[in-house]
Amino acid sequence: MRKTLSILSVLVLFSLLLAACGGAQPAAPGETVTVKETVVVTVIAPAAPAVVAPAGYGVTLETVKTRGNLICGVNAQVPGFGYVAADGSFSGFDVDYCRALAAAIFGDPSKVEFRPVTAAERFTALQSGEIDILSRNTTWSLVRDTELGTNFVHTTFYDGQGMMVPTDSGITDLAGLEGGTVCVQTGTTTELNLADVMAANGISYTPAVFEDADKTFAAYAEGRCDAVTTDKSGLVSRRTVLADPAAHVILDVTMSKEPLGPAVRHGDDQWFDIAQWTVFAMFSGEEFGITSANVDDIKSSATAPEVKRLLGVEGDLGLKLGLTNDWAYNILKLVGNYAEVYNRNLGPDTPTYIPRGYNSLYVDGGLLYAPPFR
Ligand SMILES: N[C@@H](CCC(=O)N[C@@H](CS)C(=O)NCC(=O)O)C(=O)O
Repeated sequence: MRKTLSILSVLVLFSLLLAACGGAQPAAPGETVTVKETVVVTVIAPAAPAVVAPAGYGVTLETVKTRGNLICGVNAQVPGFGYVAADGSFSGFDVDYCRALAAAIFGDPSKVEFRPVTAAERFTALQSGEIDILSRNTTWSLVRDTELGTNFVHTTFYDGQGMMVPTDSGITDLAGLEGGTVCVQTGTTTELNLADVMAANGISYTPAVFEDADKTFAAYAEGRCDAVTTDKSGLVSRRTVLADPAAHVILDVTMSKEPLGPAVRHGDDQWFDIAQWTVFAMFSGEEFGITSANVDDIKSSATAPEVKRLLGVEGDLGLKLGLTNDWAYNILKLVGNYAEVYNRNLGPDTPTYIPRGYNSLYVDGGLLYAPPFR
């Protein structure tokens, strides 16, 4: 059927071209035209672009709304990104993204259950429906985007893999690890990159592999490894919980690209769009200078059309996502823009301070760039 239609389209185009070249009037919708005396086609009026919702479209939002909360797969062992305190409260940059998504859906950032998942568990948890979204220092890669059934929304934190050693080891580069042992966590890109980079540099080493961050860093702290490797953000984070952080140094090497961001499972484009535009609302809030403190003032006085659309003063962008028009207002009011979330968890006043670097807005020389709100 689709093939027939495309043949028809070609023929229609051909007839229009003939008509145009010959100076004749183009055929009108419904009119029958003869092309080269042999092929007769009926010109079909151009249809309005239809969005055909595939199976699965909308299922996640419906499930989340019916349940009354969002289940977000997070880290529980990486302070600044995803961490659970002794009182059971969760905090971190990735955790706040879950709150932003809950604010977009429910107008209430507390309507989220945080489900800790280890590196090895996370994709199965997403696939099986145990979690609605994964927001856990997860690197976007081709295999995860395809075979593992995952769709990554826009990167929220650009990172790279690093290596940490005891300061008194005197090691300053990867070559200094020749013949040594490196602690690494299983189920991560870290484990794979380590093998690649060491092989590429001809450095022989022994990996000591553990199933979560606590075990990996405990082994390192006990001196069972000469070094520990993970995302640089993870190293900054985990160094803060070592007995003497100043006794450890992160080498000045970047072993990989680690674009970290939220991920959803394949098959529900509406949910992907909601997750994606939640990120963009946070970027745009920062770009337009809208914070949790001034969003009400800006909402009542905004004149810039894009700001009005973002905050739902004009247009119906929220409805197009299946949400209400104040979805982005709720994110910015109740959780904050990207800079607020970043600074709360990773800013200069936190123990896990990481300079913005690539994670700055494009207008500040970074990589964060949201498409237009229109
Ligand atoms: N970004 C890498 C590594 C992420 C990762 O899992 N890092 C470890 C080391 S910091 C971690 O978060 N572990 C915590 C846990 O498994 O509970 C990936 O996506 O594979």
